[in-house]
Amino acid sequence: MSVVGVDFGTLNTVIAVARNRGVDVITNEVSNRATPSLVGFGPKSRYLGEPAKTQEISNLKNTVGSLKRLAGRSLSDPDVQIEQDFVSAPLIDIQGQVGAEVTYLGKKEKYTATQLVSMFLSKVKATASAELKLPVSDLVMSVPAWFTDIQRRSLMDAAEIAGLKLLRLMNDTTAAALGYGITKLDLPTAEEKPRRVAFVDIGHSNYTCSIVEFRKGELVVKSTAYDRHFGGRDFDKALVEHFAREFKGKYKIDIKSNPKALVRVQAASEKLKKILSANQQAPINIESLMNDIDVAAMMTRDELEALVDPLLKRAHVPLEQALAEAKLQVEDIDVIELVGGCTRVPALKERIQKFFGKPLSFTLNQDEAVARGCAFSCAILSPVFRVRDFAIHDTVNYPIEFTWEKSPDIPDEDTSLTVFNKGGVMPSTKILTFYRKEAFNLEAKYANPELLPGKMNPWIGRFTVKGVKADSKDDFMICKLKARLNLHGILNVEQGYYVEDVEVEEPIPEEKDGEKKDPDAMETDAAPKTRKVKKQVRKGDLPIVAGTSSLDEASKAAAAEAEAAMIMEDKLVADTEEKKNELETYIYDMRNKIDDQYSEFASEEEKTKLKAKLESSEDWLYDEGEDATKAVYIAKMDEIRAVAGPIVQRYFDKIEEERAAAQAAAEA
Ligand code: ATP
Ligand code: K
Ligand code: MG
Repeated sequence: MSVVGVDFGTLNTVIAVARNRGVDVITNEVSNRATPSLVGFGPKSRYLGEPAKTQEISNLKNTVGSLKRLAGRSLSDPDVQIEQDFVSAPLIDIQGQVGAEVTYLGKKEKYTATQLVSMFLSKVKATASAELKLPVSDLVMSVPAWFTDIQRRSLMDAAEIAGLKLLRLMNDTTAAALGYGITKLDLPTAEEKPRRVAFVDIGHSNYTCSIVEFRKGELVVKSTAYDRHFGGRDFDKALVEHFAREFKGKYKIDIKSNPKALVRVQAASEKLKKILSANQQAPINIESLMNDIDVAAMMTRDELEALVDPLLKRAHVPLEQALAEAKLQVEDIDVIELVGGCTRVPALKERIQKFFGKPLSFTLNQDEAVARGCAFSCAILSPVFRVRDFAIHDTVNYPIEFTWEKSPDIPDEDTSLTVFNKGGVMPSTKILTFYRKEAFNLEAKYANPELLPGKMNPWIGRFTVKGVKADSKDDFMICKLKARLNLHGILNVEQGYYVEDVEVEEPIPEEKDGEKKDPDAMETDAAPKTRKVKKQVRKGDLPIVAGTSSLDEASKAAAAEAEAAMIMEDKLVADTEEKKNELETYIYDMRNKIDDQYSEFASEEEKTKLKAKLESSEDWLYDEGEDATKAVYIAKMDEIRAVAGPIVQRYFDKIEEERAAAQAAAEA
């Protein structure tokens, strides 16, 4: 069984696997350690990951990025409008969920964000499986800590559609923290003061800071604060805006009117930004950007910093907030660990260091720490892998409230309760008690909608508790409900049951002068003293019907079937391409060899015949054979082989003869 950790980034996805010797980041089909988080659609197949990136500029309308930021969102959300700026395919509404409209296999198709994520995860699965040479199912994947219930459920559904079993959705910074803690052998003991580490992750689109306390075998996330719109892409955007203005003045071209030009400037800006992290100034040059005009410009690091000044001015906010929520001072923080590509920006490092007044630490691999942490988590959760346990206590970011209808029999009953408070431990279970005589409903929602991203609906789920009835004396049933904020940060009412108050006699634990009485000492004059206590005894289960934002089983099964069909289609296209390439290579190879090493093994007549066959096959390949089926390419290859076969056979017979002769000579 596989043990896989995935950092599903806005820009890049990193995959780590646990093997006997530890955790390694794996490479994809073009040997990169990170795969572009992109899906594209073409006339014959999909492009997932690297090929989507390669095709991007020529296939903008059919390429979708920002996948994870779209999952579980709706088109009308102002946050999604921001996202459209970074996604080249048109975003649309599909029954309340955002999706994209693309042209695939020559037809207009609409896919929800959940489906688009599942397509990308299929690719992740294939990449991991190719490397491990094992079927892949179990994985742990990271999400931004600020993701809500509906976003998390969308990712869970996407994984299931892709045939993956998500053992845990783990917050990005918590994953980094696990990777940090599990490899440290010098953590304080339970009695000692904990080591306090601030993890700062600034990626392509968002910025997170978690304050984490470590002791041997355990981490506790004290607080997590974030800026949901702060990352490398905002730097790129500021540069693009700048060059759009500059090129308009200097070259009289409007790159905003030309999507291809815009994307090329974006790519060049990202590159420029990276160079400016290590250099004081750098050039940008793009040939034939539009209207046959080559553009060139220079930029200094100071100029870049001036362009992103509004961002830099708020760079301390998540740090300040994380500290305040952890009720700690900067002096209390022992180590500051930076992860995420954008923490390479000198102006950000400077500000973070100034805020904490301490040197920064880079013991984690900035690009791979989150994926590695996820793989460790998967190893801990996997039954087949033995790894030192490490307890992870994450934190609740959004308080969750339950509401219900007032019972007609209890006039002064409250009708709502905040069950999970901000700063509480996650995962955790809370037992709710209701006194009822009939079935009832409760709803869960986020208590403070203003904390949520964009304009998200605070609703989480509706739960109907069945099987409730009054007892023979027309008394209430005491109903107990297990509300759980689970390992994924998803809320469920997992279980319902009812109890009865019963009076039981139990011995009074006797103590004399704080000392326990010798249990073997005989009491001769009296029976052991007992007392009556009320206890609640579980009497039976109460079925619960849950309505949440998760996909229902039928829709999930249909999506999984569609995904499997698309995987087959992609595979067929890839196999066909491979057969075509084989045929092409074979033709060239034969043509070279027939006048060279095969020459003496063929008669002139055979040579003429083979050459004619090769020529007609090549003509066919570049004409009607340009777009044939796999079976036809195989058949063409067999036709040539029928002619070439005897010649090649004579050549190999000769080689074998020589080898046998040489061997016999050596043995003689
Ligand atoms: P997110 O965490 O926001 O979902 P992500 O995980 O895909 O996104 P990362 O891979 O952590 O993001 O970081 C990518 C960002 O870091 C990109 O914007 C990239 O340009 C930027 N980046 C990478 N190297 C450098 C560098 N040397 N200097 C400046 N920025 C860099
Ligand atoms: K990443
Ligand atoms: Mg990231």
